[in-house]
Amino acid sequence: MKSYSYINRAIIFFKTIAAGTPFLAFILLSAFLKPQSEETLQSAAPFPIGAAVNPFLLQTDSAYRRVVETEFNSITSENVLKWAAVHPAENKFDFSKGDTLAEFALSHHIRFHGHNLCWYQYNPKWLSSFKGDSAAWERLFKTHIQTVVSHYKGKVASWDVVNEAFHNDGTLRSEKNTPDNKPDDGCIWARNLGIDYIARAFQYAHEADPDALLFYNDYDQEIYPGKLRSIINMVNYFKKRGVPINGIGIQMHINILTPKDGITNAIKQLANTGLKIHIAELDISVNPRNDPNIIYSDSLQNLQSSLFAFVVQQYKLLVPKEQQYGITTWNVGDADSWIRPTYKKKDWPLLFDDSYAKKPVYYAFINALKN
Ligand code: 9MR
Repeated sequence: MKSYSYINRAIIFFKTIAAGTPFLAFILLSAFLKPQSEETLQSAAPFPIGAAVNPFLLQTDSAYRRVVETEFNSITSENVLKWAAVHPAENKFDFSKGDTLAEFALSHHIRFHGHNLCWYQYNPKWLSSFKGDSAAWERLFKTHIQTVVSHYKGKVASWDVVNEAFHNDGTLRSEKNTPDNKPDDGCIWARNLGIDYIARAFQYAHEADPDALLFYNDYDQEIYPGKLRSIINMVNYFKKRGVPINGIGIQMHINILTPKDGITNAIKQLANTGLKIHIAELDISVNPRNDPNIIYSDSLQNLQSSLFAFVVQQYKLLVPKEQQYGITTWNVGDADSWIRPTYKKKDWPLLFDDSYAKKPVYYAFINALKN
């Protein structure tokens, strides 16, 4: 019925009455009056479409919730499963907010992607004052990963096991003094566990839930060839050693000036590893130069639309079907994007506006998913 226009259906309805089959006519009349089911991102896409979700907004903002319910068939925990949120004291785990997301995903029959088990950021204060020898650090690390993964066994389909382990120049984050010269840029895990902590994180997660798919996730792989190379080398080395890694997250926090050939190159090379590819945190900033007087003009929206469509086209073209884990946007609407508070700037990086209405870029994105 979906493809019939109202006029076609009306003609069939009247012809049926004329043919004297009132019951059939009644059925057709119901279909005639029923509003046609609207297309959504999840119904249009040949792979899962996700969003990073905040359980507080899910519970308190009905417009936000409606969009998540109708448009997406995968959710990622934005912050609530990071160390500082889920492991607030050495002997205390808090799963309450993660459980809200798990229940939402289960009751809506959608996928729940867990983010993340290990990162250099968003760690609790108590962790920086933790004292212990290398065995104590290892125990802490393993206990965290296995407690969290076991709690969500059968509820979380996949995990970002390690997040952002490399600097942009391709060296591993470890020491406090870093090539980016940011004092907080080193990685507590590499310092205390040695550089092979990444492989062990995957092993620990796999032991706790052998069915969960395990991802390495990082940003700016489309911008920095050295970083991309290091990630690919690590993944290939892990595959050779039998480390249980299933996928790579390309975060894809890009902007309207991001060169397209970098996007193509990253997707192509990462897909060549044979692992599942998740565009895991997509958003497109329209204000990369931080202009305080910027207006979200039609021409900016057109640039943004064509880049959203380009990302989808490249993903469909370059990632073999069985490796397409899906595309996830980082947040739902412009109002809840991390970009505004982080950079204190005006921006409109997502598919839905501040009131969670569809923007013109939404239509560019959905058309690219379909075609
Ligand atoms: O969106 C997240 C924001 O609310 C947090 O304050 C921030 C903490 O550093 O993390 C943001 O999410 C990041 C994600 O976990 C990893 N990739 C980059 C994302 C944007 O910073």
